[in-house]
Amino acid sequence: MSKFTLTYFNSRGRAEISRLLFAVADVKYEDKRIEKSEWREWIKASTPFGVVPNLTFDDGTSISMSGAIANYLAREFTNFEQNNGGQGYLVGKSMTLADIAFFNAFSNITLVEPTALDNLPLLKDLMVRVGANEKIAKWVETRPKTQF
Ligand SMILES: N[C@@H](CCC(=O)N[C@@H](CS)C(=O)NCC(=O)O)C(=O)O
Repeated sequence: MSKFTLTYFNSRGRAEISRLLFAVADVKYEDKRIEKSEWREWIKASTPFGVVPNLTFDDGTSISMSGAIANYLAREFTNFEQNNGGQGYLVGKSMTLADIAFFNAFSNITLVEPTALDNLPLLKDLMVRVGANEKIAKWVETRPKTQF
C-alpha cells in the first residue's frame, strides 16, 4: 500500500474526517501539520488547487479537496462506495445529504477536470443517478447561471 502524507494546518478542520478514516483503518501515515508561515513560503505553490488538506502519495502525486480525499480513503480502506453494491446511494436506500453533497462537489470539480471520475465508474454512475432526479434536474436547468 502507498505511503500517505496528509498535510493540513495544526487543527481538525477539513482534515479530521480523513484522519478519522486513517485511524479506523489502522493505516500508518504522516500527519503533517504546517505552520501558516510555511504555507506562504512553498506549500501553496505545490498543491494542486493551492489549498489544504492535501494527500500526497509515495510517487509524489497528490490530491486535494477534503471530500475527495475522504472519499478516496474510504474506498481504499472501507466499503463506503459499495453500499448496495455501488448501484444505489452512498448511505442507505434513498438519496441523502451525502449524495447531494457529492453531486454538488463533483459538479464543480468536473467543470475544472472533466475526467476526474473516469476511473471511478460507480461514482460516475452515482453522479448521473442523482442528476437524473426530476427535481434536481429541474433546479440545475433553471437555476441562475453563475461562474461559481
Ligand atoms: N474545498 C476545499 C477547501 C480547502 C480550503 O479552503 N482550505 C483552507 C484551509 S481550511 C486553506 O487552504 N486556506 C489557505 C489559503 O487558501 O490560502 C476542501 O474541502 O478541501
